[in-house]
Amino acid sequence: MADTLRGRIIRSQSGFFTVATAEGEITAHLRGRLKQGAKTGDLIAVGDWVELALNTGDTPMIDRVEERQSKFSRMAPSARGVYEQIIVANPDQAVFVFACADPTPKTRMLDRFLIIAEEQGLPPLVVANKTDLVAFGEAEKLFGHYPELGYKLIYTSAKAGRGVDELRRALAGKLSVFAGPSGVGKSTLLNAVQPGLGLAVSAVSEATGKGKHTTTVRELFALEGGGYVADTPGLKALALWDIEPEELDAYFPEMVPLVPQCQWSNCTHIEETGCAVLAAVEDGRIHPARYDSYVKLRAGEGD
Ligand SMILES: Nc1nc2c(ncn2[C@@H]2O[C@H](COP(=O)(O)OP(=O)(O)O)[C@@H](O)[C@H]2O)c(=O)[nH]1
Ligand SMILES: [Mg+2]
Ligand SMILES: [Zn+2]
Repeated sequence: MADTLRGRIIRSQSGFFTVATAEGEITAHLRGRLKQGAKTGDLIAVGDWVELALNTGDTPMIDRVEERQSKFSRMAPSARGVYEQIIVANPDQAVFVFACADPTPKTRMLDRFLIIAEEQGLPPLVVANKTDLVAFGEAEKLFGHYPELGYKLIYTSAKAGRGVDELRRALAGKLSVFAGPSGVGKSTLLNAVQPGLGLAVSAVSEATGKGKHTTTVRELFALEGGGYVADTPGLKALALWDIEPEELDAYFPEMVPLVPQCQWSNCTHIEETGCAVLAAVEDGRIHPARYDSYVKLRAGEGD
């Protein structure tokens, strides 16, 4: 074995990190001198690529953390001021799972998730599950407008096996973070993608959900064809960070081209005359549910 080995953090637990390497999984510590630089944000997180020094005694040491290509993070208050908490490092996409029925879909929560993904620069994938419970026209009424807005959408039924192959292909080779209300079928869907996967993911979510730090990802689960999935149980509770009410329209792709056409440059698109957004809502170019999300989110109502 060489003296150093590159790998990816797939688990974090009480100061120990599990690193997936070409030689298998290795448990390691973070070298002390690295910790000293970490004043403004998490130095290391699940998903990070690292260099391990072997032959250092009992426990291999993480010597270097590679620069992140992407991150899912939030600014958290700390004793030293604000601190960037890394929820997961180097994610490739966010997968938002909702049900067509049972539970009734909260598309406002989906719209909030899409704004978070946009703000984080993370490509979203919308999964509309339980299509077996509704007529297809009903599913389309709920979710059919998302692809027009530029969001990828997969209709699935974990129960009937519908869309599972397409979902598996969409996950292959990527680190996907999952979020969605409970009961929509996330675990069942992941089990359909790969036997046992949903069970493993939900076991960890339930354990971390009870703890205080519910937001950061603790573990990545490997897909047989390459790639990983992670659950983000805390995402439901997170507010829209760093987005002022006046900037919210920039996160609604259907509003972006209209905003410059509003009569007033500080238009809130709620009640102004000469508002191009309101005109588009009236003649059906903007979906009423999306506009309703805009109004409620602007007023600070989460979901
Ligand atoms: N009819 C139907 N039921 C489903 C489907 N997927 C999951 N379920 C059921 O929905 C319930 C919640 O599923 P679960 O996977 O635990 O949801 P999670 O909380 O999102 O992980 C369970 O009773 C599942 O059997 C589906 O596609 N169709
Ligand atoms: Mg579950
Ligand atoms: Zn306007």
